[in-house]
Amino acid sequence: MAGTDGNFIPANAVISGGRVILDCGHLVAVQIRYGAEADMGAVQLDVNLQNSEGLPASPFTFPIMEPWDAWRADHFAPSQLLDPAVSGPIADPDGDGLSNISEFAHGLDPTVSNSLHSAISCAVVFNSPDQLASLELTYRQRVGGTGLPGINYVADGLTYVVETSKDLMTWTSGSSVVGSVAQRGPESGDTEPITLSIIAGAGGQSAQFVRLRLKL
Ligand SMILES: [Ca+2]
Repeated sequence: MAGTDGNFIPANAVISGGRVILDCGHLVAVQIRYGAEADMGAVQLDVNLQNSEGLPASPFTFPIMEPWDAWRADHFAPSQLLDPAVSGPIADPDGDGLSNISEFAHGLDPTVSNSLHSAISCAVVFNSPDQLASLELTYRQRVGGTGLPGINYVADGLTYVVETSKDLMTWTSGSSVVGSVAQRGPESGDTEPITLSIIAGAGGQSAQFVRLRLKL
């Protein structure tokens, strides 16, 4: 069994009532693996699981906890995990204005107060003092995902969508909103910084608002 650090350690298994019950002490398991001696270092495994027909089980690995739940288990005590006001997606137990889902999205610690700018920031870039070049949005996203950054990027079950509005009421997303990727990386831990060029609104509008929408 492996915890959120990804290191596998041996577990005791007992077959009871048609179920295989695993026990690994205090470890909050995120993945389980069977028959992978190569990853266990010097530990010799007794690989002998078979069905009633005597056919051996093939080696396997599979997650038993989604990334969001594994992250929660890594940051909150068991009693806190049962309280959505502390560990739920919109809770903000450290009172820094960033919900837990935002802390997860940007690779922050939900129990340590962070500044908003450590999660997301926006910059206005000028070609010259009177010529606006672009609006740039910078934030950290979880690595290993698929899709276009800011448009439909999905990592660890979380979708990052950049949206703009001129009146804070009607919001638009997609390739008409997000231009080029101005900068990406380097990776650090579970996240990487990314800077997106935001396409300025048409029609000579005087204001443009930008937000990052997170969907779990
Ligand atoms: Ca917070």
